[in-house]
Amino acid sequence: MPALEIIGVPQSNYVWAVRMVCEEKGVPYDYKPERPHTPAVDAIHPFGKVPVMRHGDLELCESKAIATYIDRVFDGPRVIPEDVRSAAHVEQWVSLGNVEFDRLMIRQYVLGYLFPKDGKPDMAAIGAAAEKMKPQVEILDRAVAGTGHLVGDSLTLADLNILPMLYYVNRFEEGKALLGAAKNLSAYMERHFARDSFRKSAPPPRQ
Ligand SMILES: N[C@@H](CCC(=O)N[C@@H](CS)C(=O)NCC(=O)O)C(=O)O
Repeated sequence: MPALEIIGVPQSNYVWAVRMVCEEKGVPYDYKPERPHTPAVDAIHPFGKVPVMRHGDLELCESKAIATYIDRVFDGPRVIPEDVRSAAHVEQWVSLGNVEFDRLMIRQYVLGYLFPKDGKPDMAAIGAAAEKMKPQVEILDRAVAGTGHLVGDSLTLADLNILPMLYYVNRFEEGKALLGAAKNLSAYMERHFARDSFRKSAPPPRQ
């Protein structure tokens, strides 16, 4: 089998999720920490985003497609269950993650701190994003209350996709307060942040 290449900076929550899939399944991979919009990324992703993947003559972009391919092709525990209903629920939560949670939690809230447009964070915009996160946190808190997972009673791509997002939200004051008040979600984070897969693929500490 040819080497699997995962390409994209480690700080990306989506790169992190794909690397966790590899770690959970015990799939070896060559890691290339390329930034978005570099030639190696642009050659595969039409909008220059990370992660992208290469496996032999197959090139892929989009974390969900990459994770699904790795799950199907390589041995190791399935992160997308075989059972059709469970797989549909995983799909649902990945979609909610990418379309709802990532857009607010990462693009508006976290990046508002990390990449402020005018040199310093716009605290009004960050406060507004934090306010909008309240119902999202409640939704996730309820979703993990039963089994400590988003789907069924084992770890799936639904969890792997959302955990890096929660990690970043938890690094900033308003996010930490919101997540800390959500008891089920706090326990979920504590448990899964301790996973080997999470720690091995975590980005290096910020300078
Ligand atoms: N839907 C894509 C989203 C990927 C994405 O937004 N990646 C970010 C880093 S976390 C990126 O490359 N941003 C650069 C840009 O938007 O131009 C996926 O699931 O892979």
